[in-house]
Amino acid sequence: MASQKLDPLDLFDIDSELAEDEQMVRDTVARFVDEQAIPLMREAFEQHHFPRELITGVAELGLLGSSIDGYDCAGLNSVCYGLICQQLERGDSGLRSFVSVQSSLVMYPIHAFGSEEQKSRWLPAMARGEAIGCFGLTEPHGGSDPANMKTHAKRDGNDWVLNGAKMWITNATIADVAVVWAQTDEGIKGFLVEKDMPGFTTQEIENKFSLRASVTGALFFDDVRVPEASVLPGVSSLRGPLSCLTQARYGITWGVIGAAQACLQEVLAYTEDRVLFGKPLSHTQAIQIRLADMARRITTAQLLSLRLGRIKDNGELSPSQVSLAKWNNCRAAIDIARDARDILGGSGISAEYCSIRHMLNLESVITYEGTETVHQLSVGRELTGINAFG
Ligand code: TGC
Ligand code: FAD
Repeated sequence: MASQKLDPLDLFDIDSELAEDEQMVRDTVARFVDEQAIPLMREAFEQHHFPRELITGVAELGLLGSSIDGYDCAGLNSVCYGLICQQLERGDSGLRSFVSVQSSLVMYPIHAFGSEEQKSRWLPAMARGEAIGCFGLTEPHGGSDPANMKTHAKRDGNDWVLNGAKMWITNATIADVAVVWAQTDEGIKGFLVEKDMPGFTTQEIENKFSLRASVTGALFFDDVRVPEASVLPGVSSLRGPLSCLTQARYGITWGVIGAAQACLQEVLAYTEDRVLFGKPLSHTQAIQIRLADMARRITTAQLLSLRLGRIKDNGELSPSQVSLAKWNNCRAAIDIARDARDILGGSGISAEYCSIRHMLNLESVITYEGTETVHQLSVGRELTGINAFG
């Protein structure tokens, strides 16, 4: 029987299931997050800005488009991508969001559905962090039902003319290129809209209480002329954007574990030091049960994500499996963050502690990339064969 004390953040020793190169990626990103990201994130959150100075470091580590083979990308497996997300989100969901959008929502569709010219132009520049992307799917009238999008494009000679608006778009005002999904007479197509195209404007959404260290905005298209060469040739249906979401949602299942681990680590230390009624909080049954419950949820989430990653690397991933994990892991993380905030008492509302920042961020993470309800209904559809969305 093992007599060594278990790692409180990894009770089932998931670490031993990782290959050496996966552990190396995880450790490298963890160092970056501890040394360069965490010192900036609290202030960035308070000041409501994305710390762009981190982009160079993130790019130098090969974290942008890390799953893509070629085009100056790292060609890492899905488990590595998950571990990257986990470490980044241990720092802040806004930092993981930046990498998710660039990698899964912009570089992925260019790689999967783009022409050779589009790939060569954008992917190496995006991997180096010299070009930033955003992904426009959600519209103001309702993000859960993207099939009902109003943004549309019409052919006009060799160009397309694009009209409409997108809302709640990460990186909107700092992006060099937006992957914009629009209805056409030929189905839903992806357009690479560049920041200086006439008729294309953006506006930042200010005063958010969540993901304050991330840029969120709206995109507006007023007769924007997009050349045929900037339309993704490889897909003409909702399958295009939804398959990007599968990549990003997968990363989120790992990411939120990092946020939850940061909260657990914080309250483990706090309850050891905080003496009430003559003994440290950690000596009470009620607190131990709450800490144990956090560890249970983190462990379950870790096992789900690792299994999901192995399935993905075998090419056998089903979207409803991703839905189940996104639902479970986001729910676990937000419940842990809220409970951690409560255990910290009054200190829990101070920015000195990270739990409230993670808690507020997770309100976005549980909403974007499919709300909890959307994922529950996706799993329900898988089980019953009945589509209950309508
Ligand atoms: P449905 O009939 O289910 O599917 C239409 C076509 O798409 C295919 N498909 C998928 N392909 C890949 N991955 C998936 N997850 C897929 N789900 C469906 C499907 O096979 C079909 O293909 P084809 O070839 O036959 O056309 O479409 P539906 O309209 O019934 O979908 C229902 C629903 C609710 C599941 C879907 O609309 C949905 O997922 N809604 C939620 C929308 C959402 O998540 N938006 C996220 C916007 S991006 C974002 O939030 C970024 S945050 C980034 C950050 O900062 O980190
Ligand atoms: P709605 O779709 O209007 O949903 C409202 C409520 O209705 C929710 O509780 C939902 O669960 C519920 N609901 C929906 N359908 C049903 C049903 N059938 N039965 C019962 N209840 C239902 N989008 C992008 O395209 N790109 C981005 O980069 C991006 N970044 C984002 C960043 C942030 C910080 C945030 C907050 C959002 C971002 N989004 C982005 C948008 C996000 O994907 C949407 O907010 C999300 O999909 C939900 O859409 P909605 O906000 O319009 O809510």
